[in-house]
Amino acid sequence: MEAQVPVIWKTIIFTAVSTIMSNIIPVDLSAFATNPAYLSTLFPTNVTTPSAINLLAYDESFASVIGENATARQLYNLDWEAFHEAGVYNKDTNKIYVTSNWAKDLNNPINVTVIDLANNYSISSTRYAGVAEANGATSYFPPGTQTNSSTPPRVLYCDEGDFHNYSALVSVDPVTGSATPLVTNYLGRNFSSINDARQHPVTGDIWFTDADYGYFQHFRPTPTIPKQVYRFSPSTGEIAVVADSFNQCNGLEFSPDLKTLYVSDTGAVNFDRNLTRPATIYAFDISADHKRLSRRRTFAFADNGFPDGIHADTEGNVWAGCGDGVHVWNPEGTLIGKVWIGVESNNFAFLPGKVLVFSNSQLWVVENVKAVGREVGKDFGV
Ligand SMILES: *[C@@H]1O[C@H](CO)[C@@H](O)[C@H](O)[C@H]1NC(C)=O
Ligand SMILES: *[C@@H]1O[C@H](CO)[C@@H](O)[C@H](O)[C@H]1NC(C)=O
Ligand SMILES: *[C@@H]1O[C@H](CO)[C@@H](O)[C@H](O)[C@H]1NC(C)=O
Ligand SMILES: *[C@@H]1O[C@H](CO)[C@@H](O)[C@H](O)[C@H]1NC(C)=O
Ligand SMILES: *[C@@H]1O[C@H](CO)[C@@H](O)[C@H](O)[C@H]1NC(C)=O
Ligand SMILES: *[C@@H]1O[C@H](CO)[C@@H](O)[C@H](O)[C@H]1NC(C)=O
Ligand SMILES: *[C@@H]1O[C@H](CO)[C@@H](O)[C@H](O)[C@H]1NC(C)=O
Ligand SMILES: CC(=O)N[C@H]1CO[C@H](CO)[C@@H](O)[C@@H]1O
Repeated sequence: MEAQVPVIWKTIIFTAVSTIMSNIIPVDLSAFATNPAYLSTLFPTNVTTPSAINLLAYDESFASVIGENATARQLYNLDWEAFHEAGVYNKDTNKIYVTSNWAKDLNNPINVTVIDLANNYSISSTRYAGVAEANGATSYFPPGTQTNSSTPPRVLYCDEGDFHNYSALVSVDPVTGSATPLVTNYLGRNFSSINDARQHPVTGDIWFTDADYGYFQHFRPTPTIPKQVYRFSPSTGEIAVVADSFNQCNGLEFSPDLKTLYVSDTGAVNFDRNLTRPATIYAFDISADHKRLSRRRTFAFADNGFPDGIHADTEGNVWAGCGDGVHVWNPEGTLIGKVWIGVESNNFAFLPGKVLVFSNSQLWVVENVKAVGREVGKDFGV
């Protein structure tokens, strides 16, 4: 039970239903090289009623990354888009916080879908006074609490804003629902629509991306600032631009050794969808003082859709939600496998031994997973 109800929207409890299982399917890259329709020879790829989920090994190392006995199934297939972005675990509540997709209606703003891990993945919807249109999120330790393992983090939402409200980073206590803005502007300049964020585990700085999706989706004014990656220090208020020259910077993630920052560019979708624009993950070196970026290079290009939310595992593999599921690259940027669902996944969440995959109307779970998410140890205390 929540101490105070942060809900300003009716709460509907749903329960999980289906149980579709599958195991790892090897992909023969030599056969694929000369047959663009190769995947459809392995399993039906024309998904009309999505319930199929397949674990595809593009490299033999994939089984040892995802786990040789990993299985996958669909948990929900709803008639609305409850599972879009974020996917932040909170130890206090034992729940995962996921943002719903923009429903093209300012009078029906984005929900936070709360998945209860203590109650068989049952879900409810909530909204917080102080958060207008949430997209990405990260667990957030306020200054002074980062190294205190008995202090549960807050959930830091990327609020894209709307026509009245600034786009901002907003810290929410998931128990009480109280919301506090951390940063609402770049030294007096408005952000466009803040998309995703991560907290640096050593410095506590928040690294975040600002893109134009609120404008493309007609709930933000014309942008007045470039698409950039920022670093913000919650303890001092210092803010810096650390990377630019993106079409639309979007997901971001640290490598587990904190030497590399990955940033996805989802420029393939603006007002329109145009696959000649980027669907690319760039890698940058992070300076030894954890403040600056250098040596931008192309890390990976998604063969389907675009890489949206990114998370690394503790071995440095890079996982991203793409057009047909979650793609997994090794630290060298080789595609080693996919959690294939045949529909777009914008994000996913690592749990101990599991991965929850979000694809808007659907929620999926991969179980018996060997890979450990970079933040799972800290978030779950395991
Ligand atoms: C949890 O949900 C599954 C369906 O996904 C169902 O088979 C199972 O009985 C449920 N377990 C409990 C304890 O409710
Ligand atoms: C997918 O399947 C549906 C229903 O069977 C069919 O109408 C449609 O043409 C198929 N699409 C493709 C691209 O094959
Ligand atoms: C996978 O399952 C097989 C058969 O049950 C078992 O022998 C093997 O130890 C399992 N592997 C792992 C990593 O659990
Ligand atoms: C918010 O959740 C409710 C169900 O709890 C749903 O009816 C409504 O359409 C959702 N709104 C959005 C934008 O997802
Ligand atoms: C750690 O956090 C707990 C709970 O917030 C608090 O009671 C305790 O004083 C903190 N300890 C330190 C060393 O800051
Ligand atoms: C900045 O955003 C605020 C809140 O949306 C708005 O009132 C203000 O007009 C914006 N300023 C500029 C220069 O766009
Ligand atoms: C797709 O984008 C490219 C690069 O911006 C542009 O040159 C091209 O005209 C676009 N194609 C369509 C069909 O809009
Ligand atoms: C979340 C938030 O700050 N919402 C505000 C957005 O702007 C309207 C109109 O000014 C306010 O009423 C909301 O409280």
